[in-house]
Amino acid sequence: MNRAKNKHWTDSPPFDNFSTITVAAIALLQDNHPLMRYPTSAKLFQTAQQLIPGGVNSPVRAFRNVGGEPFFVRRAKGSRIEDIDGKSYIDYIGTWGPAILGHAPMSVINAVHEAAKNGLSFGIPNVLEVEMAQMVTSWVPSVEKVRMTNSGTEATMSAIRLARGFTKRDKIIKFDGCYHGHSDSLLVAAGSGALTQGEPDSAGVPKSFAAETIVLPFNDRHAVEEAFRACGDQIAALILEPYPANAGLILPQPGFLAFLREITQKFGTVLIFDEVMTGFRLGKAGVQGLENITPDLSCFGKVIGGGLPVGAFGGRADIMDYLAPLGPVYQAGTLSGNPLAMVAGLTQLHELEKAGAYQTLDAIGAHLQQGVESIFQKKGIPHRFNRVGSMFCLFFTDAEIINLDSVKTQNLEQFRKLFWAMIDEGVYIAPSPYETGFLSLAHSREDIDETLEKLEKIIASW
Ligand code: KE4
Repeated sequence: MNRAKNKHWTDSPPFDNFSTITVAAIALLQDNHPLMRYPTSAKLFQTAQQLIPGGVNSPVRAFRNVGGEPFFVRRAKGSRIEDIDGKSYIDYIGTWGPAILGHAPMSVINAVHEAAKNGLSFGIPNVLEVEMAQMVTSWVPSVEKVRMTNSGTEATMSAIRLARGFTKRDKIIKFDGCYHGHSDSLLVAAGSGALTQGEPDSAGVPKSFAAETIVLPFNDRHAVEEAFRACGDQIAALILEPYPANAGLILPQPGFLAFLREITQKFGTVLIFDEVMTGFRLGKAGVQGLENITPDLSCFGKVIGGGLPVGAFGGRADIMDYLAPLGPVYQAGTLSGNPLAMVAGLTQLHELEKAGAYQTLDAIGAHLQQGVESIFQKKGIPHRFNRVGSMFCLFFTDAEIINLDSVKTQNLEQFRKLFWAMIDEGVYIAPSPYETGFLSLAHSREDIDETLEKLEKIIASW
């Protein structure tokens, strides 16, 4: 075989920089380049709908709950995003949680750029996976061992399977409106996009699967006691978002989380905290750190990937060691522990380690909350503004928000009216009242004041 004379594989890259840029520029100028052919979001959405179900790769992006059509983003930086129509917005979603430093932080970009030069994926153990495991286990005391995945869905799906394998039981308990990703056992009375679509129980989930999932109202001790009285010895796991944030942001009533810890302990049920959203966002140890509750397993995602695909689950070593290759519960992933996602997440966590990061996020949230509440109070508009640190949600209702039923008392028409008025003003809030807003360290006081001025202007005409 005529192999090149022992030239090192990196000696002659296929393109030098100049030719790569030239090739790309010429392609862009061709009128057949996608970006040139679809100059507006509306036009691109038409094409997207012919090629992608609903024109989106995740349902909540379709703006179905607020009506109208989504814009297409061109780029994002700091607290702002820009769409392909040239309009920019102050962004209060932050790609649903990962962008806690703001969009495209240079520290993360540089770290990913450097790591990429050494390889994009290995499928072989690499040092970054160990560094991430060290970080997660040191930040979250309940996590003795951790395994990386590529999404929050994989993390919760794996945690449920692990709990079932460990306890040799089949039933699980979840709460109405909590969303734990789209695995079959958990797409029952789910929140987030499922609730937004009005299909909390997805088609395609066999009734036999759904029958193993007991759904209870959040904050309802009596319902939990009844479920355990009826079949406590069959319940493998109780999974919850300790601060549910996929039906808007709901907070546990005093003592509810401690009650769940106690009753699951009593029945030998694995307590799983789904902290995909709250983990590393509300503090180094998430909600379990704020509430001083020790779950048996925890699930993570979003922040620990710095914007790249990631998930993780971890907890008691005696349970985690049931996972292959040690134990009988199989779980795997080609890209799990991917070096780029690991280095992006590690870099983001190191930034959050800097003194005062979480206090700053909380102060930004408090400033927003104070301003929003004063605007609605002055106008006498019934509302609830739930917030913890940099997570918040506005409900147009005067009912106390304690579970999904109370969330459903909100005035959806008022929410839709506000959403589109804010879009017109260049402020992007969640396109569904069943979601939570996110702040970042890139949101300046000026961003918040600009947002409040625009909100006051909108509400003045209500
Ligand atoms: P992913 O599979 O989307 O990475 O994570 C699923 C998941 C699990 N657990 C919780 C508490 C979550 O909030 C999520 C995903 N969050 C939604 C936002 N509400 C993702 C947005 C979307 O579905 O497009």
